[in-house]
Amino acid sequence: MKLSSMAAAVLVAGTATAVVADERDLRPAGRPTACEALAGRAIGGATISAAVTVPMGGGLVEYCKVTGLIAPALNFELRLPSVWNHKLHYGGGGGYNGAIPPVSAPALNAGYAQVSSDSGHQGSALDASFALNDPQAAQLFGSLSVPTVMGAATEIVRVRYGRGARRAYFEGCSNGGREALMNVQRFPTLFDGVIARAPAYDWVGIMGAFNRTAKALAASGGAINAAKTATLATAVLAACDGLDGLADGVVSNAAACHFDPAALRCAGGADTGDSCLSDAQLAAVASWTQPASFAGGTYTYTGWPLTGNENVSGAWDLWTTGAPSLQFLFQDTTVKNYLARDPAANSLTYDFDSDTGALFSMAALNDATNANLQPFLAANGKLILWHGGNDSALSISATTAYYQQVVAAMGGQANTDGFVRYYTAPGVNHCAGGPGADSADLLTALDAWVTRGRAPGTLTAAKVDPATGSTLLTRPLCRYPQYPRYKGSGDPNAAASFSCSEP
Ligand SMILES: [Ca+2]
Repeated sequence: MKLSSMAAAVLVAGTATAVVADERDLRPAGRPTACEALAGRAIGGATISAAVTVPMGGGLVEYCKVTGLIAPALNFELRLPSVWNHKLHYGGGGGYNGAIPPVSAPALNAGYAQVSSDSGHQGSALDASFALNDPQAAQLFGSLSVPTVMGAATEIVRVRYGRGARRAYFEGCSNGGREALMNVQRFPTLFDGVIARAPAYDWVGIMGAFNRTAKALAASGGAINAAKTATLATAVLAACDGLDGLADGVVSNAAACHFDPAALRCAGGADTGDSCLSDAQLAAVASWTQPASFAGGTYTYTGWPLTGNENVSGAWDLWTTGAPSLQFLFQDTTVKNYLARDPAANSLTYDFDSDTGALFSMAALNDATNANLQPFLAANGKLILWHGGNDSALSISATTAYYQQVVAAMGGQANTDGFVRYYTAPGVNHCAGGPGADSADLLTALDAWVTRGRAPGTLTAAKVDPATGSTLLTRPLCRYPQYPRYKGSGDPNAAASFSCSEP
């Protein structure tokens, strides 16, 4: 039980949100320890190999960079700002991890002690070979690396500053979003607040869907080139872009878009050029959009919506139709190392349903699909879900399905709104990028919710030019199922010209 849950809950005037008194760690304060004096010490199950003060620069405030190892192979980095806000921020990883993610600049600069790990093994994020013969590494990747590192980070924070963190938050995208939901479900007292962006929470369904699409694209005549991808995207935009009140190249009212790709069928079904799709290519598109089911329906996947932005950089070219695509590579290493358990296995001929026991085992390790969040609610946890509408890696529909499962499991919207928010970002690629407004300060919104009981409503998202840092456009970031609808007048690049509307 986290210490804060022993503290009395109080009601904030004007809201129905219970706020726990803000101490996770009720031990009396001690003396701080100088940064460099941490090096070589063993704290909280970790050995600290280095601790150095990094001066302000490169867009970061001054901090103490702590490099640690939890034997045998769980490496982490804890960044301790010289001016601390008395809170801790854990940043999730991506893919099959294998490397320590870089520091979260917004969190560090806001004063958070900021930690992240390699999840217990070293290698490429596209390589699952760590799981083949190392059950401990597989357990750490699946669910245990975060609570293990938190045990050490909590103690190192206390030694460095002389007192424990008042709050702890987790934030992650993709596999980091899966880690986020894993914490909510399996370790509900570990964090006061959690941000799960584009979560890869249904690992078995995801890998099965990747496998199915990879096979459809590899089938004779099934490949879809860039010109055909553009043909499809252009047709979707023509049908659906204006349904949100503005032809801005983004289908924001996705729920109203019912484009049928059969309208693009080549005459006779054979490939007659880039302005149409053959039957084999339409089958690949259907593999993309249709639900998938494995192990007799035990594991499912929603499929992806057609967005009209399939052809933007970082969408289908990267994840789907590229050679090799990231979807191909992820399902390939998964088949080899978790399912067939044979490094020489051919994923394109492997029957994903051939070994139900292997699916069960992988789900037990990696799936974070439990929709009953009562323990997290009981611990006063707050959860923000977020997903980009043009995510070609992980379908926004899957996160919507999970959110709806949570609402049902909690007994309805009224029982869910007090601790879960779900935001959707039209036109945004996997985690970031795409034509939509991909940047939003979810951490500040979460902190206000946890510490002041101020539940987040409509937020603001921006699209920033990475080269210049200037803001290209802003949009309201709407709570599902609402979408940003153009009011009919005003600057089409300004959030004020849009309102969150029901589909
Ligand atoms: Ca539009």
